[in-house]
Amino acid sequence: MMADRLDVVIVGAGFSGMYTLLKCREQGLKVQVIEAGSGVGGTWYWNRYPGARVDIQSLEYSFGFDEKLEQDWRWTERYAPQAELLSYANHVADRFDLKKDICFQTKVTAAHWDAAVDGWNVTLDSGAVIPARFVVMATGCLSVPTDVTFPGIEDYKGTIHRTSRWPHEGVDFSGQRVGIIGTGSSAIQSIPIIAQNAAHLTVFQRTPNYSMPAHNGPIPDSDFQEWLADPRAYRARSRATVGGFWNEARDEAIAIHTAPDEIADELERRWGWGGFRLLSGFADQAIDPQANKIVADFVAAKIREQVKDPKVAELLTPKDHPFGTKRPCVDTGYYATYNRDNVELIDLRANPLEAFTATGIKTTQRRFDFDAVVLATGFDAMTGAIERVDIRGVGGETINEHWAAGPETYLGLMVAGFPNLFLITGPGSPSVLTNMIHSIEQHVEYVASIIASLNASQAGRIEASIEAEQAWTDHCDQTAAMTLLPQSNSWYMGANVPGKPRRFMAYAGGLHTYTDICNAVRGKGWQGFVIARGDQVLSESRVFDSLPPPPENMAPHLMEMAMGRVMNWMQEHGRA
Ligand code: FAD
Ligand code: N01
Repeated sequence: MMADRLDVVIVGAGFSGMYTLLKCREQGLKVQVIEAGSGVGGTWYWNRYPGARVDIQSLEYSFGFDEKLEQDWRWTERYAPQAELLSYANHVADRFDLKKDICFQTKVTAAHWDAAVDGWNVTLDSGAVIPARFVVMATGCLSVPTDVTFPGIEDYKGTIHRTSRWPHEGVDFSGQRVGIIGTGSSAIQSIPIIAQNAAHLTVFQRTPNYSMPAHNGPIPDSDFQEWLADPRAYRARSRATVGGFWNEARDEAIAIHTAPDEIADELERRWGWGGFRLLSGFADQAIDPQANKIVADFVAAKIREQVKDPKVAELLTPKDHPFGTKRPCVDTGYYATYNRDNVELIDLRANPLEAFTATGIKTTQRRFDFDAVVLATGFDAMTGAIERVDIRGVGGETINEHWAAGPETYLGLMVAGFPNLFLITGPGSPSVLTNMIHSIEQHVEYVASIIASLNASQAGRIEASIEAEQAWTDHCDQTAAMTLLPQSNSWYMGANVPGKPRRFMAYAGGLHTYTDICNAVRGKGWQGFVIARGDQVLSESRVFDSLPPPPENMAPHLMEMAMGRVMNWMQEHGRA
């Protein structure tokens, strides 16, 4: 069944999809959103596990595009809980009357390029096909759980819950023996709450993570007053940072040149403030392993302070990756939870999980009986939701074929050979290294400006050139190589999905730099893009050279270290 032709099909009704819908409507475009869930909110619709909340302060993790919206909404806590975030998503949808253009409980299964009409045929799981000029994949970076499974899991008679697919009615664990697999952010947020609810909780840990306290509570008065005085300036300050949130980065402070008591004071101050401020105390901690170890040792000492049993503290201390190279967690009472009598930590490295049984889990050394097991085992990040749609571009090439060696994009927004297909926070975008709302706003506004510009010139399509895609992908790889980021087996690297190619998938140059690059690309008449209508090429600028200038303030020894790594990368990849 073929529907009427639309201007835009948007896949996903999280914050990305909702804002894209609004921006498309502003241009009078015929647009439809397709959403697998039965409501808006994306991440905050699906992840309803106990303790789920943001790790970026809500004053910053919220839309800034509409001052009235901003003024009318009041967050109750520094780090809003999932239910409040979902209410916020619904508030935005209702305020702008978005739901009437969203088709819920429907999946996009395929999108095939039709060169004859410069457009896409989008197939839904109902079998319907929607022709549309543009497709926007607002499908989320962390929306598809990994396919992880365990031998014998089908024989288990208890209940199994995934944190990312939590029942809407909630789960009452009272009186139950519960096991949880995983110690990433989802587990670290839910473990303290499940431990309070369940009779007994067993945590199966394969790799310990660094976690910092949220110190959640009312929004600090100083922040709130600053926000009230000038919300625009408050936002602008966040957007002009690497991460899209204010974290007091000290770009010139060098840990290895700082006296130990000064380092301790600075880290203590940041730990006391809570959240991600520990990531930016010193300019060298993300580049120099020696500096990184200083911060890692500080966190290790904090773990020992909080966990009474030294053996458990030791097990909870990360040893296999530099601090900050996996997304650190932000918790409320995580480490102290291990002081409870009803909580046990099992080290899966020493005691590997063999199988599920009818009554629980069997490791190489023990059998455990559980009424319920929680899988907090993570996501097929960045590419998972895109690759699960059968996307075929020019000549029938699939996106999975195009990304066989790892995802390659131009600016994280478009893929060569896939005209008029936009990714929001796709691989190659700063996305998951930032306050996602600010990345989303930047991407959506940029994509809207591309569409407006095409329409103004009556162009039929825009496509990233293969040269620009290669140059951007190299720039992303090299930017990551300057840092310690590629040195861990993180989901940023695709390392959590067996067989997934290893590539650092986000742009590590910072949201501020990325925004400048995008603006330069537009200023040069859409550099790196080919714009056409039918057989006629209207403008063609295949080369991308809007690279950022070298960092101005970087200490010489750090620059040398970073450039040495880039040279190694270039040699390994035949770019020298
Ligand atoms: P999503 O919210 O993931 O929405 C994508 C939507 O697309 C989903 O609703 C999904 O159902 C739909 N979809 C996907 N594929 C299809 C398909 N084929 N057909 C139809 N529909 C489809 N970021 C931060 O910056 N700060 C935080 O504190 C933070 N906390 C997080 C906590 C959790 C538990 C998780 C999982 C992520 C968190 N993130 C955080 C990242 C978060 O994903 C983003 O902040 C943001 O919500 C992403 O919005 P989105 O609209 O791009 O994607
Ligand atoms: O997933 P994860 P997540 N056997 O991949 C373990 C965002 N987020 O859902 O490290 C045993 O981090 C795995 O072990 P290992 C945030 O960006 C934010 O927790 O692979 N264990 C790991 O411990 C975050 O980074 C918040 O050895 C297995 C865990 O499962 C991202 O989402 C809250 C296993 C998965 O951790 C993902 O977080 C939640 C196996 N077979 C999420 N397979 C905030 O705080 C996997 N594991 C805002």
